[in-house]
Amino acid sequence: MSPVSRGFGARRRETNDRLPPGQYLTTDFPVLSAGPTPRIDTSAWSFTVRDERGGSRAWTWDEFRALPFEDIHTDIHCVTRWSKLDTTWRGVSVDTLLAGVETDAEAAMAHSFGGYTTNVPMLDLLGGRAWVVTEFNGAPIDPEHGGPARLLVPHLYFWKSAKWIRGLSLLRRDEPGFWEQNGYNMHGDPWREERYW
Ligand SMILES: Nc1nc2c(c(=O)[nH]1)N[C@H]1C(S)=C(S)[C@@H](COP(=O)(O)O)O[C@H]1N2
Ligand SMILES: [Mo]
Repeated sequence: MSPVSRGFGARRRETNDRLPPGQYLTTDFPVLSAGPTPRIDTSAWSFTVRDERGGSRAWTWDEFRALPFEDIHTDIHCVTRWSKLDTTWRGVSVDTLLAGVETDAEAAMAHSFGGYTTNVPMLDLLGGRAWVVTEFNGAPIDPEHGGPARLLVPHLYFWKSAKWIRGLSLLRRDEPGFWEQNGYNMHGDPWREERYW
């Protein structure tokens, strides 16, 4: 076998290894929204973390922009079976947003402008696995894709990545969000096909 075809085979295998069961690859970026796209001016934007005892902290857009930003290069997987490889984002880790918050929470509810909610276990939000992102592929995130800011939890199905996020509420006990009340899984790991209840 020539080095060229060996290289091609290696790339193919690598791509297949990155595709969770039951998913297909797409190169475009589908828009999936349960309602109309809210238009949020950054002057009216704020982000609030509420702990399970009712304490809270909030950032304006300018305060948020001053937090440490990270570049994220990752694959994303939608429960409707499309996966998109090698997306790049820029945002603030949830670890940074929760630094110094004393909590025994089991999960958090992400709240969006427009009313969408989704619950994510704390273990999936911390440890460098979740971000509040404001840029996609080097530009501000389009409103259709959740701009000015969305949650990004790329190791879970993409419905957990709440668009137009406005805050996280820490929950002593996990509770279902919008899609979870409608039959979607409380966790949503694509590698275990945790699609529905
Ligand atoms: N606020 C909000 N966030 C949301 C949704 C939504 O309807 N509203 N849909 C979810 C679903 S089901 C998916 S697959 C992704 C789609 O993100 P995209 O439109 O950027 O592809 O957003 C998730 N976040
Ligand atoms: Mo989805």
